[in-house]
Amino acid sequence: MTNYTTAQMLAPNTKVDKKDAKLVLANMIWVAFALLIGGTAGLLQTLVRSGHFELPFGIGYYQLLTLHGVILALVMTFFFIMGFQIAALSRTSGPLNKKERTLGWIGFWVMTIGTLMSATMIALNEASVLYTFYAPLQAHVIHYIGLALVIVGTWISVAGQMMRYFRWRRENKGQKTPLLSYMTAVNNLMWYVCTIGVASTVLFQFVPWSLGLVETINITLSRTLFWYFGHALVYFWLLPAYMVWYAVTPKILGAKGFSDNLARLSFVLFLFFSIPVGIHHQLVDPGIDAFWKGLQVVLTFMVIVPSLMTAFSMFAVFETYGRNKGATGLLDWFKKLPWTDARFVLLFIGMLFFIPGGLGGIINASGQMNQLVHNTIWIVGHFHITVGAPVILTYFAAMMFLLPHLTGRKIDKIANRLGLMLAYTWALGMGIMSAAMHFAGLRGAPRRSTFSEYGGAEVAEEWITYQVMQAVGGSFLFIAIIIAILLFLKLVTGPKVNDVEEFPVAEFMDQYDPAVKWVDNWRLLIIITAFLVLIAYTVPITQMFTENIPGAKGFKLW
Ligand code: HAS
Ligand code: CU
Repeated sequence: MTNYTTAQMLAPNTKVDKKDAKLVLANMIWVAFALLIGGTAGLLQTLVRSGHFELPFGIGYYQLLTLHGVILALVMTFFFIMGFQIAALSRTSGPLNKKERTLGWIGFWVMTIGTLMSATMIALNEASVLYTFYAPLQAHVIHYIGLALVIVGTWISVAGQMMRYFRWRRENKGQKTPLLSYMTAVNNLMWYVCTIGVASTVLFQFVPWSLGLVETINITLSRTLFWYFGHALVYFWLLPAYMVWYAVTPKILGAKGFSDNLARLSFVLFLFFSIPVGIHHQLVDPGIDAFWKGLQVVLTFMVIVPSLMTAFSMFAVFETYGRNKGATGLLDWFKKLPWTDARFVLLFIGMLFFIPGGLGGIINASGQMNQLVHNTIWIVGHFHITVGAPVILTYFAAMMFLLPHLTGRKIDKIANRLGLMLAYTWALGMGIMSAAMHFAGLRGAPRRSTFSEYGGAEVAEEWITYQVMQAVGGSFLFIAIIIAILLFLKLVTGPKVNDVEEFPVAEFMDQYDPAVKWVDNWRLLIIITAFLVLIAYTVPITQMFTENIPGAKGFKLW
């Protein structure tokens, strides 16, 4: 019991503060809006690639693809993460103070302005460079500045969140920090360290180059700085979903979490190993020595460990729960899970997707095998069953309790039914679409490319059936998005109630065990993170400056 203050034990914080709720809701409005726009773009892309549809009004395929990637992978996720983390802090550490909340609002508006700037440039067809904005494709400078502002906005919002976290620690010296608040802080520290990469390449390379101040750009360097950020980005998306898996799921079941200490350790491992692995996106790129590629492949295999720990914890929770309900056989517990609770079904289907999703990641990371799949649509299949299913389905599950919790309502029968429909329709659409992408990719179908018959080449004919399947999957996904929007509307309208929907936060089997001190030693965490980054990146990046890499002029190929 020593780790909890009496005040906490007597009056645990159970709700998101009202003023914080407004800030969270503002972020969530962007999530719904971005989902609708980005999802529509996605549907149209799959239709184009089926070969049976042409885009109207002179819209370009790559223009649409850029919109899709930017608005879903960056805008939607960032707004969700900011909103969710603020809610998690307010729920578990207590309300943000005025200064912390103001930072949240400033961050929100800076992100909004940045998004509008980039979206305008994409709409004007001045920025069809896809969400990874690889040089030498060159967009209008306003596009890069807009993207940079989106990142700066997250920094500001995150500053407010970190202040809340450290205020709790000051006010509760020596106590174990609330788990969700701790996880938020770890994710945010990772974010600060990794965004240095993308901020530097945008500021020092893309902006001067697109303004015409310098004529050429060092592509190898720009991609390396991008992926230094880009791989950690995928965990920045994933960790809020893991927060829900660890801390919320057991409570939805009415069970206890497996281990609070193990959950903290897995987050620390993500902090250490998410960043020094970006080169696994450049395994076939020239200009980086095989040794450093190999080292980062090894580090990539390290970052798989905390996901395996998460899988283990979740199995432990589910099995314990099922056995307490009377399950006996090896897998009998599976039947005892709450299959009628949409919050559970959404995130559980997400977990199921992450099994092939994670396996695919391991294939991608395996040096030689990467040569088979790199730049094929297999990769697109991979990220749709990682960020596009486990992550987003868990976000949906979180929206299901957050939206009514924040607006004083409760999930009713209709909302629950809509949630179940969303889960199954999404699973069907994403299942068909991404399976087709994986199979086509293995047969060599390229990614980042519009419909083409490749002059009637035999190999390309094989791809067409899969592309039609992608359009079928894409259509189900679009239906799912309509259901999601209806669900959100249902959750925030309906009558207000007194017993407001809870924001479930579980207790753990080792809740009252003494805290493991070093995982909350921030100086140590920063030193180890920086050390690993320096080992993995110092030599390859230095070589990019010292070796004579020819610069590239900008191209506008659309
Ligand atoms: Fe990845 C490319 C390697 C995870 C996203 N990845 C991408 C891109 C994106 C992305 C967006 O090494 C493309 C970027 C671009 O545009 O070019 N990825 C990995 C590895 C992992 C991994 C090793 N990726 C993710 C996650 C993402 C994501 C997570 C988003 C959220 N990825 C790569 C590589 C590339 C790549 C290469 C570059 C490829 C190339 O050539 O371009 C690992 O983190 C995966 C570990 C995960 C597991 C799964 C654990 C399972 C769990 C669920 C348990 C289920 C339960 C329920 C409990 C080992 C936790 C079960 C119940 C029952 C009853 C069964
Ligand atoms: Cu990666």
